[in-house]
Amino acid sequence: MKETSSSVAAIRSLVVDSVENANHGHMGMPLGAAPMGYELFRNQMKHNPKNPKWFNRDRFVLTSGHGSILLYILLHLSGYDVTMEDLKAFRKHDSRTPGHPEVFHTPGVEATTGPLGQGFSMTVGLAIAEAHLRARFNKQDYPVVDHYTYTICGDGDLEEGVALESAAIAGNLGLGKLIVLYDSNDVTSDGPLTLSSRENIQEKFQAMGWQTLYVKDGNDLQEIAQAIEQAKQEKTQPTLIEVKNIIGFGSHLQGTEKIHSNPVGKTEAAYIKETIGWSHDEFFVPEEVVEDFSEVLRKGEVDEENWQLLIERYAKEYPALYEEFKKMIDEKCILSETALTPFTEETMATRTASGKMLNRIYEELPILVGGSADLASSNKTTINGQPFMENGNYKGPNIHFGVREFAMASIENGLTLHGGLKGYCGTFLVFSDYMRSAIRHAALMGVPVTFVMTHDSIQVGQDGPTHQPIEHLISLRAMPNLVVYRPADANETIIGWKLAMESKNQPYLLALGRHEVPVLKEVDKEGAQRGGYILSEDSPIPDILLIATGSEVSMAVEAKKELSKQFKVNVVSLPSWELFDQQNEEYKEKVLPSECPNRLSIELGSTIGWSKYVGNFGESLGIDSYGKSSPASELLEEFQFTVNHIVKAAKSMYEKNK
Ligand SMILES: Cc1ncc(C[n+]2csc(CCOP(=O)(O)OP(=O)(O)O)c2C)c(N)n1
Repeated sequence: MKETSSSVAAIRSLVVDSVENANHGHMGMPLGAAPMGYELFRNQMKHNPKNPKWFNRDRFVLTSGHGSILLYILLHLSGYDVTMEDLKAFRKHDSRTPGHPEVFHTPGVEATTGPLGQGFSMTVGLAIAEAHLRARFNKQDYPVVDHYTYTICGDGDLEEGVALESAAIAGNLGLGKLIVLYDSNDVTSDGPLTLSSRENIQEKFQAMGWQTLYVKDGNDLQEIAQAIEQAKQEKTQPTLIEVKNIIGFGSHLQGTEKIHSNPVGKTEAAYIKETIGWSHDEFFVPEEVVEDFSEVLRKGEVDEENWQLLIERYAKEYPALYEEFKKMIDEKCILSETALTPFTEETMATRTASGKMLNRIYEELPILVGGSADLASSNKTTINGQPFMENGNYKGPNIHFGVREFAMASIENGLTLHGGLKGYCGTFLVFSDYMRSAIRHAALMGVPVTFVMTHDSIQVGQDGPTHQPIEHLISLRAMPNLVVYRPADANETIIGWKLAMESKNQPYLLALGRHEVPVLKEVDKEGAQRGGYILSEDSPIPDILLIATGSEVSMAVEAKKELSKQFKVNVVSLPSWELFDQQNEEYKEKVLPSECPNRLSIELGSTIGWSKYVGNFGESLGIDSYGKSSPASELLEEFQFTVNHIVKAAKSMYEKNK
């Protein structure tokens, strides 16, 4: 069996060399999918390897992240700053070619992938971003935003719910510039695909509003090229191209799960090279392949130059639009004092304050695009006076995600990765579990999406324990690089949004209440930005410290009124553990003086973790069981979460420690 293209053979040979050299990794998928990867990078994509950040480049995400070596090789051969040494360091300590692709780590990698399915969803997010920016900025003869979004995904990805949720959204929106190459090799990790799936993927996608195409021989570059060209012609539907590939092409083990991962050893490696007609040394790229790929660089530079010229003309023709476009690309999200004006109402639910902030922000920085998983009016996630995005009209910044929390979050990750936009999305805090992996992915990548999680405690009331978050706050606080912000009132909510908007590399999760809480006169803007501060102070070293978050802060303030008759009491508002923990020791000591052992934490959620603030002698009021369906006031009574009980608990703690 001879290779039809020496460039494809070079890719396959490098796959074998890299995985053997790493003594680890997946060569099955890359060996099978090499031709379509080649066709995309060499002939189809508009990209400039010398500037991987060029705004109008086509986006490519390798959803099958385990096939990372294929992406690294394509980047290397195309001329990105991924060297042969990097390929030799595949999967090694601190290399630029880690086990799975990592965004902001390897030039040309658009998204971190590995958790199957999420790459697909982020690709949908990237395509939505393109469609939205295109609708807002393009003018006749000025296609300033105009690119395709591609992904390669596998059988496993299309078994994942998140990919299918996202596919439904993409189909409903008719994202014509989204092209998915489906590496249909009928094998997953455990064996033949038929062990777990027998459905007709094409019909499934057609039912969701996609165009589907079929490439019967994944080694036929012409057939692949024709399918991609045809996909590009379709403007009103996303396209899924099912490409029939053979996993581990060229190996004795081809077509089986045995070649899905792991090196194959010297003898088998030699056999694969023989099958693909490759007789060069390891890690060798012959001149004809270098020559072949040099066209990518040449074309990429010309494409970008032409775009720059287009932008210059656009700036002259549409100066106001150009200024707005530039501002969005720069992503400078500094809010004016007007947007940060404190609320003066007596009471306001923090979810309401959040909705108002979202709208204030959009007026100044129309960079936000997002929505809710079918709870927009509860989550207050709609940008008023602006349309919802719809099939064929992508101008609206509001998105109906349907009841698809995981896809929603993952799509917002992709949308934010695109650049020029900042994603946000909302649902009830209890359903953050549905989107947890995408929140983690945002935190892992360092993508500043804002997660608007309302109905943040058992105060949800009659909807019952299915809707009442308990362990959610602490489990989210356990996630590195995520900032959980649970504001006490409307004015701390302003700060939460401000910080979320300014964030460059951390997602924010705002935990917000459904019910009215007092707008506290004592809120200290600077303290709220530090994640914790003394909201009400009797003494630098009080007898009792009440430490609370969210709606419980105003309960603590009420309790203090009673306790202050007898004790010196400080109330600390601690909206964000993560931000507070970053403060210097002096500040932390001032807020939580170690000389005061009588510390009571008050939070309507799991008490786990609070010991780090209350110390050995302090106590925690919380809920470590599930709630129940009941009016909120009766629930609070049952769980002893009333001002009276806080007073009692504080006094008994004080007595115990005397
Ligand atoms: C969410 C998730 N579950 C499990 C895995 C582990 N895993 C990596 S690849 C793979 C099989 C994927 O099958 P397929 O998409 O057909 O890839 P191929 O076998 O063609 O390489 C599995 C289960 C993962 N990476 N992500």
